[in-house]
Amino acid sequence: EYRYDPKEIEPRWQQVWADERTWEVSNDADGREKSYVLEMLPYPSGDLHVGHAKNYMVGDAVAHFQRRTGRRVLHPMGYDAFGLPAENHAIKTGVHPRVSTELAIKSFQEQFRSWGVSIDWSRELSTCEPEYYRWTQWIFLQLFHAGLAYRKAATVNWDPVEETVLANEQVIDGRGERSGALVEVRHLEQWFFRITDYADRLVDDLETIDWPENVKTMQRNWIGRSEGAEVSFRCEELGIDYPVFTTRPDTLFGATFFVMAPEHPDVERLAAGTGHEDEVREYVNRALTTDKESRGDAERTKTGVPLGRTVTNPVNGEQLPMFVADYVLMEYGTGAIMAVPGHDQRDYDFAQVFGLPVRRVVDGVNEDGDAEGLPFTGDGPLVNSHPDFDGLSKAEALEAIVRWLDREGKGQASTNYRLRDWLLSRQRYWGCPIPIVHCDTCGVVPVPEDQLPVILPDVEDYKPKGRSPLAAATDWVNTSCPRCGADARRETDTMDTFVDSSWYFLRYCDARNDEAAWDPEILKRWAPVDQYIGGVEHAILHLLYARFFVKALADLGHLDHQEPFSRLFTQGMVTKDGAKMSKSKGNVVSATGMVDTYGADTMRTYVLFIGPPEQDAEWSDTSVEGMHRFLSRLWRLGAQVADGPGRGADQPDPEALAEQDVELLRKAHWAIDKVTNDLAGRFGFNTAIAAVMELVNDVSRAVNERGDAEPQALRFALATAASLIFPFAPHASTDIYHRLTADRLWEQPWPAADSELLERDTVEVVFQVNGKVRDRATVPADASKDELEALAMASGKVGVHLDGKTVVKVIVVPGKLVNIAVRG
Ligand code: ANZ
Ligand code: ZN
Repeated sequence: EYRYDPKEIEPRWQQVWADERTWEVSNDADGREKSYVLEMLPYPSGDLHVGHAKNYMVGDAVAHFQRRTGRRVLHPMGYDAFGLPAENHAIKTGVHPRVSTELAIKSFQEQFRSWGVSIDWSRELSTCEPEYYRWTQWIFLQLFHAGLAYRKAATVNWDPVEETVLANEQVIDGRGERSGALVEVRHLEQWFFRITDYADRLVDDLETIDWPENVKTMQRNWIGRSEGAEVSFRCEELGIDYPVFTTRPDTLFGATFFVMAPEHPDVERLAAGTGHEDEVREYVNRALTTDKESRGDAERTKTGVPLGRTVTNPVNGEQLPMFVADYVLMEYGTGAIMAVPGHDQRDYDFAQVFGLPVRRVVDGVNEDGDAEGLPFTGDGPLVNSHPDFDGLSKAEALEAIVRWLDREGKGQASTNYRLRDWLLSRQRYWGCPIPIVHCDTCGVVPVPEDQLPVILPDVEDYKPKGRSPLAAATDWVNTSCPRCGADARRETDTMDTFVDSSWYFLRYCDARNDEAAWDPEILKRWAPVDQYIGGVEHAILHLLYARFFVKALADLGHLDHQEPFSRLFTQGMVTKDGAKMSKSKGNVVSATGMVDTYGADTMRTYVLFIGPPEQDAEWSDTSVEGMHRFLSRLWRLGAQVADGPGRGADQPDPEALAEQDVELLRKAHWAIDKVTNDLAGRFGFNTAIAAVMELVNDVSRAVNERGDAEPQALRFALATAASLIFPFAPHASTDIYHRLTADRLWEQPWPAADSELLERDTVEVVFQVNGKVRDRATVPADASKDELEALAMASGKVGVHLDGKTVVKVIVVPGKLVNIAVRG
């Protein structure tokens, strides 16, 4: 009796892989094509569920297929080890984040090992280790020297009770989400990366990479490039020009008022002496604590107050009343707009509230609009503007008016981006220290490279108190200025963890280099990542920041590729009971639990079998059992046939085989062809696994229903099944292959389909005797009449009805039936 025992099989092979360091790869070229396969850097925390595991199952299947099809594969692993969860845990329990992080990493290592994931552990890294963050700091300094890292005051939401800065999302109706305290606006010095310098390239180069279209669209929308013009409106009373950004300079003649953002620095000055100053001040204060999200909400009733001033419309000299209103944001364009209520919904709504004129300058009707069909936001010929422009189409008018503005010195074409510079400083403890010293004489001084890393010191209290907890580490904070030697203070903010994960994929290429972040020559042998795998939740920030880092580092001469990830795959979620797995819903399937019950191979194969991997798929406990039965059957057949007659797993000569044995060979080659096509450049894991199941079914039938199957054909078919299922179930397949051949499956080249033996299309035909169905057979669709007749005659079930009878006639309908008429 053969019993499939993953608990014995899996650790045994894992030990071989660990002892022999099977998945380690050297940086030296060896003639093979390189393939860099990478799953997104995990944040180490507790137990992974099967949904998390999917990411690594996808990556491992790709890595194995690439290796066995002849590539030199880099498949490393590391940990995104800085970050808030460990710090919040420390605030609650007093356990140092380093201690809890190390524990979580140990648990991750154990889990990856128990899944048999083929990782090059010699390159393992953790972003919280000085050996790593030394180079994060080095990169910061490169960007700093290039003017791509800078410090400036930024308005932040300050919660006076929690004594901390809140993200916009944490401010509800002007109050702190948790404290309920009225949030104050504070200006704090913050560190930024100048990612906006790269906005155009970040948009344009999306064309050069093989990423899912939806991810590219999200990046484009996030960067939000918008083409238009900057037009100057003059306030004659103050003698100041106020530029606006507009995407519709063709509607300039339809401007009837002018609006400034509450944060606009000139608001107070404009209102001064107009009698409106009090209501303006009150309005501005209220607006500052309203969250940006709801300010931008199109549904919200428009609010605002008049400034008591006017500006001149440069195209017709009209005086437009000025307002301050919170639907205009300071962060976009110039923080001021010309309002065209006839052709912009928000301006229209505002005009309705304040009884301002609405003027049509583009012909066309908005079906949902007012009696005039306004606001009309569509395309149409210009009207009511100027004889030079009336009648022009939108595109023509845009061009003509911008040309006119340019000539008159009142405006010019301009491109705007929604993208803001990346605010990277955090007033938190558990992050990479920013390698900067503040000196009263020299100002902001970078720490010299030979003094890196700036080590993160230990502190007693992790709670942020309006400043980083690091500020309390006075021994560390107090230092001397690297430039003049005077007493100075270290920067106490730490870096956003997205900085750590924006370059780790470069470090893997030369992970043990302690003289540089990487050797550019070595980097060249691996970069860029050929296949990146991760969740679509990282479609914007991580993937955008990493692209920015690579472009900036390329410009600074540290590497010479432009895009970090040539190809991206975003896997779908594993759901249970119709919902995303989460502790709060109690529907989590623990990966460790799965490995304990069924073994890693069952979990891995099942996770990739439940549907196309890019889609969400529902976990089913019953189907997992089905997968386990399939692997059991494959392993038992393998063990049984290996112990039976025959040797190795070479394919027998089909010429010397009976038709049914040839059919088995054909099935094996069909499976090779199918699985290869499903895996080469695609992610057809589920259909690939299904093909192997079909092959194993046929083998099983041949073993159990026929006593005379040719042993060598069985051996070949089973070795093929093992070989093809290996990227998913590496342990069981390796074990079977080893029993059959004494060879190591991972060292074997991927099998090649023999086109001569590729299974022909088959059909089922029935065999009748005197019109009664006595047997059925699956035959090649193009089987000849003679072949079919011979098959029918050879059938035992037909034979018993022919005994002692005389065959009078045989009718063959190819592809359908054989009817044998008998007498006697
Ligand atoms: C006049 C106009 C007429 C506009 C019209 C639109 C339609 P996108 O496409 O997103 O770039 N705008 C400019 N700066 C703004 C700010 N700081 N806060 C709020 N709105 C602002 O949007 C550009 C348009 O948004 C600009 O073009 C401007 O309104 C408004 F029929 O100018 B438009
Ligand atoms: Zn100094």
